Amino acid sequence: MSAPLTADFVPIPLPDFVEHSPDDMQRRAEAFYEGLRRRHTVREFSSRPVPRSVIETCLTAAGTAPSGANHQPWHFSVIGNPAMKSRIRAAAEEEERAFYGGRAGVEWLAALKPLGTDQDKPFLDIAPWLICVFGARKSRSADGVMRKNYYVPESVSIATGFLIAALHHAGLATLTHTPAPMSFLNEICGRPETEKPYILLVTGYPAASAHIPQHATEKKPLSEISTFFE
Ligand code: IYR
Repeated sequence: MSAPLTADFVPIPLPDFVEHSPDDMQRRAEAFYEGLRRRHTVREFSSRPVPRSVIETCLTAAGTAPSGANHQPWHFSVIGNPAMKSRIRAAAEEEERAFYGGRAGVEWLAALKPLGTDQDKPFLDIAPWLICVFGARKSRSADGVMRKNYYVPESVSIATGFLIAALHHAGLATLTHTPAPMSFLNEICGRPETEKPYILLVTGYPAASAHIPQHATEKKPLSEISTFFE
């Protein structure tokens, strides 16, 4: 007998919502913002080891993200193996040489100038963990049935946001790295062609001498990024 394609709706009481007073809510919102505003994309990493269990817990937090039909269409390949990191670096730098050598076009290269990035990616060897985030257009349900996934980019991006926030909260620096194209990650990580690599999240301690571009600290004000209708 083949497994059913649909499951029944079984409502359960909301199990763990915690209510806060409006004052507490404001304080908590501000504390969260104060924490998150200290996250900066870092491109200079220390090789200091980071316990695997911290990464595992942050990934478990990312896995609680909402997703289309709750299909959880993500997979995180976590690379600490030095030989695999070197392969990723070599493949990424090959793409980046073409990108910075002209494939990007003048407008894109001009937009990147204030970030100071180039084709050299030593952090791919140095950082203790490279987290490759894959999104699956199809994947198996718990009972093994292959099925289509929905809102994959949105779902994967939300989970990645959770992951970045979790890693930062734990005390780790991250770089959202997107060598393009990065299909070489499927081969290196052994992922099927139904999955697409979205982001390579370089994770570790920042180097003691790490710098960030001043440009990256310029965030749009609330008035520019929001419109309220009351
Ligand atoms: N992938 C390249 C280029 C790059 C593109 C964007 I858009 C950035 O915000 C940063 C870099 C690189 O990693 O250098």
